Amino acid sequence: MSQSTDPVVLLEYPVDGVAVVRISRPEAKNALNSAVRHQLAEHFRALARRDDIRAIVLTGGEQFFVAGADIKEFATASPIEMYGRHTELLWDPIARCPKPVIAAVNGFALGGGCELAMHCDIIVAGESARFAQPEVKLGLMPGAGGTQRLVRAVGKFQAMRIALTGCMVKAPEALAIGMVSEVVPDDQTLARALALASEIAALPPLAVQQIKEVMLAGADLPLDSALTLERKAFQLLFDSADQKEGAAAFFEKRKPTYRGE
Ligand code: CO8
Repeated sequence: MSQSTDPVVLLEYPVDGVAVVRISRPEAKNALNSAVRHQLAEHFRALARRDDIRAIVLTGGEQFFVAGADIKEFATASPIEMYGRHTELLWDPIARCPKPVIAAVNGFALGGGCELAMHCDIIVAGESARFAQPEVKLGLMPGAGGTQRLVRAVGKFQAMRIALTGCMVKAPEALAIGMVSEVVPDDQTLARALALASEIAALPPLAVQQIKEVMLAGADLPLDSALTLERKAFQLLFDSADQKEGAAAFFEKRKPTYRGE
């Protein structure tokens, strides 16, 4: 199943139209060192360009997702060294991936790991999953969206509590406050994420991508502008063959065949 022998980020294609990006650096609890980040960015850049891939699952190990940024790599760094790393260029291919990305999270998703999960569009968490932004305990703060994506996901009062205390948020609580999409038994996390990815991969990709793009871009716009953006994207889809196919299949009472055109 694996297409790569790479030790830290593996690509698998278990179902038609779906790619699984798996972080595998167990000796450091999947901490995001520079090698992992570069490989993640490269895989997401490549998958974004592939017409045959319609949804992506991002996962870690069975016991842990990602224990954060690699503390060894920044413990003694200077501000200019941190600036020069331009890590935003490595997060961008994930944040801007046009295809839906589903995180399958078991165990710890801490610091940069929690932020990585929040880059995704849907988060399926195993019952054992634990989320936290513990940077404050290291004299730091979240640096890859943890203050911004978290507040947008769960609102001010939960986000402040989580980021200011660095507390662990267990899966059921994460579900209750809207930090994850679903909680499932640990041994079903990847299977459930794959089922969702496969369901989405069978849908017309242009519509799927427009929904994602408009939802993310619109969330940071004034409502009027966001609604205009939505309307324009909605109108644009009337130029797609898949829209005509969807309507025809409905009237002909048959299964539609979507080609992404
Ligand atoms: N970085 C580097 N190494 C790590 C990390 C990490 N984040 N987490 C674990 N490891 C290593 C340990 O050092 C240890 O290595 P060794 O065997 O050589 O001593 C190995 O993984 C196993 O770890 P533990 O023995 O600690 O395993 P436990 O099961 O006892 O505990 C924990 C697991 C709870 C995950 C624990 O390791 C832990 O608390 N890790 C640190 C969690 C943390 O603070 N994460 C936040 C990091 S800061 C961050 O993410 C900032 C993000 C900013 C965005 C990025 C911008 C650049």
